[in-house]
Amino acid sequence: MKILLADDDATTRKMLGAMLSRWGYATMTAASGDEAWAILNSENAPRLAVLDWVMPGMDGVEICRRVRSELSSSDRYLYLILLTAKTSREEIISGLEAGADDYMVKPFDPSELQVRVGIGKRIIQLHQELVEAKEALHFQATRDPLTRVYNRGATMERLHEELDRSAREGQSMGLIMIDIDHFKKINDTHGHLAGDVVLRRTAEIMTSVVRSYDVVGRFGGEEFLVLLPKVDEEILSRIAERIRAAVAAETIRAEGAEIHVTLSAGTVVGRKGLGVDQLIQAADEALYEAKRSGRNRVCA
Ligand code: GH3
Ligand code: MG
Ligand code: MG
Ligand code: MG
Repeated sequence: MKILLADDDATTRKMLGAMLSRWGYATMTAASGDEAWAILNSENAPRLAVLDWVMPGMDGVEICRRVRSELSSSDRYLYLILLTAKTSREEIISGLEAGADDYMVKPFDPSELQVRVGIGKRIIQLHQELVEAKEALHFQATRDPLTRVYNRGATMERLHEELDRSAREGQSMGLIMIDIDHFKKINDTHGHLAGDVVLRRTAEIMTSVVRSYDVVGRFGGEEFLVLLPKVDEEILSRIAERIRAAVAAETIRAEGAEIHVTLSAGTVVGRKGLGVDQLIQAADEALYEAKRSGRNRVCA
């Protein structure tokens, strides 16, 4: 773990730095408040800082205040320890009120600093675990467990968002509705487990063909939706065709069999005044047309 040491006194910086590295921490040092603030704002900034109060420019208490008001984000907690020669009751209270997690007075006892830094480390780790648990929960709530693409609820939510955004920004967005051809036959011939593998692999291929900010979602059984922000008719049909061709070209191995699948796709471009339901209906009609005219094709 990395610790920021901010103190305008070179001797203090040196002594503290030596101690912290002896205790197994990597350190970054700052000789002024402004320098410390710049470090805390940088990418991969330390999560724990030991701050002197009186420094030229921004002081340690001001850093605490600004960290809490400007740098607080729910996925990164900064643990701040004020280490200062100011020892009055009022000063301790105002330092902690400004946003410091802990307060130590100089001259300090090294063993006490060591345990207090350890407390900070523990709290940062607890926060990190919370962030990871929250991310995992969010992933579970928005993904389809079989294919790991977005589930229906999350896909519809994203569709609403993207449609709003495209209307607001005066840009077009594309929607592709995809249905695997004769999928029932794959289940009947090779079994349900093989069908699951086909679904997983098809979703994987779709995801690999589109851009990172496009959204692939499972709409139902063997039906998928792909949302593509900022595309027009021409690009949309080209991408849909690329998905179709990529899936058709693949040999999927499952349950000892080599399986070939094709898919049919319907495309529609979101236009001003078109709602989500109308967009889905239009894509569904285009998909139906693709099925009706022979499958393994894209219709607009
Ligand atoms: P079409 O070309 O007209 O789309 O024919 P199809 O056989 O693909 O269409 P149909 O809707 O008749 O069949 C879809 C099948 O998908 C039926 C259902 O059992 C199967 N299915 C739905 N969800 C899953 C799943 O999670 N796993 C597997 N293995 N099969 C599924
Ligand atoms: Mg000082
Ligand atoms: Mg279907
Ligand atoms: Mg089907």
